[in-house]
Amino acid sequence: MFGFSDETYIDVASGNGGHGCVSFRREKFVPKGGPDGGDGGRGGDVVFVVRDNLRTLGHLKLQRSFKAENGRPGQGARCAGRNGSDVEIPVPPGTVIKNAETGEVIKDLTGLDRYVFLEGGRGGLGNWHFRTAVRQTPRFAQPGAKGTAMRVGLELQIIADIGLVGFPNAGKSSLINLFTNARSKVAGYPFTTKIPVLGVLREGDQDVVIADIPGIIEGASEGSGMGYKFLRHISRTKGLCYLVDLSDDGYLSAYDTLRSELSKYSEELGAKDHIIVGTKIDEPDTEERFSRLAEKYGDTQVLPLSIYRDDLLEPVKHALFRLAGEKPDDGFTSRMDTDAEYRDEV
Ligand SMILES: Nc1nc2c(ncn2[C@@H]2O[C@H](COP(=O)(O)OP(=O)(O)OP(=O)(O)O)[C@@H](O)[C@H]2O)c(=O)[nH]1
Ligand SMILES: [Mg+2]
Repeated sequence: MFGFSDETYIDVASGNGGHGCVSFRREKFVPKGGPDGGDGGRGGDVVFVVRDNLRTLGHLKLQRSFKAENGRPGQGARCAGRNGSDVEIPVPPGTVIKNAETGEVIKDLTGLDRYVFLEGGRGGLGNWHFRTAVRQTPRFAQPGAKGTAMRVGLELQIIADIGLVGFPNAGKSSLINLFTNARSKVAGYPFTTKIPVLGVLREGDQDVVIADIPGIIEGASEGSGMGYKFLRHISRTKGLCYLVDLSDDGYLSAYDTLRSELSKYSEELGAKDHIIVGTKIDEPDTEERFSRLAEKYGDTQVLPLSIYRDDLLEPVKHALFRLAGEKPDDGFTSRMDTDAEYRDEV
């Protein structure tokens, strides 16, 4: 099962610059050739590369040390030394670079593909640069600059694609267990879920990360129930799935209450794309209630669900995929492309 945050540290170092070369031309019949020492190469950079296919920092717990190559020293005949290669550190989307000691954020990589974190040391100049009218034979060159080494903390703030929102007992954990690899505790009393749980809904080579959070009740934005501190975990999602328990007498006002609590927390959260799922449609009288709910929110996609009805699973699953794919500008373009293909197929 996934946690909401994943942390580790790594040691990184950019390459040293290569030293400049001290050399003098040696040619037949030219007793004192001029200086011809080449420049040292630049040290390689430390570069973070954000990869959409990574979901955790697990690979960095196996390899903790990343050092870029040093620049090569310059050579005679004004030959410059080769630049050192960069070292690339693959990280998943949502990774934040932190100061390993203080925990202070150095860089949030959200929205970036590549980030040059530490530049390599510059190469030293060879002695031919130092020739002047009065100094014909400079017997020195510039040393290469040292690279930078440091330990950095990395934190992955996993970005769920879809957040589940509902009153306690609405069936949020049952839904995430049904559709994903997550095993969120389910029980017939309120506030069963006390910490957020993530699960991955997978279809072919695509996946959608779903977040199950503790139930929200009226007044959550003022601290009632479990309060609203968990809402920050769904604030970066692409869409929300509101769950309305059709066996509960308050089913017709549940969505309005939930949405108003979310809007009080943040207008942006309240305005997110969403669908409504009416749960427990196997219970008595719920078919009729579902029709009323769907009619009341005619502009929104409203779907029925029961953990005992396999025939209702596919439409909800497809709606979740669609919801996860319809927002541009969030750095998940490759996944959105495949989602478009997926939609054509269904
Ligand atoms: N009849 C029926 N019961 C369901 C269905 N889905 C969930 N339940 C039951 O409803 C109760 C609450 O389900 P959960 O999935 O734990 O609800 P939740 O929204 O995660 O609740 P909290 O974590 O407390 O906020 C459990 O007893 C489930 O077995 C359904 O489709 N039909
Ligand atoms: Mg739960």
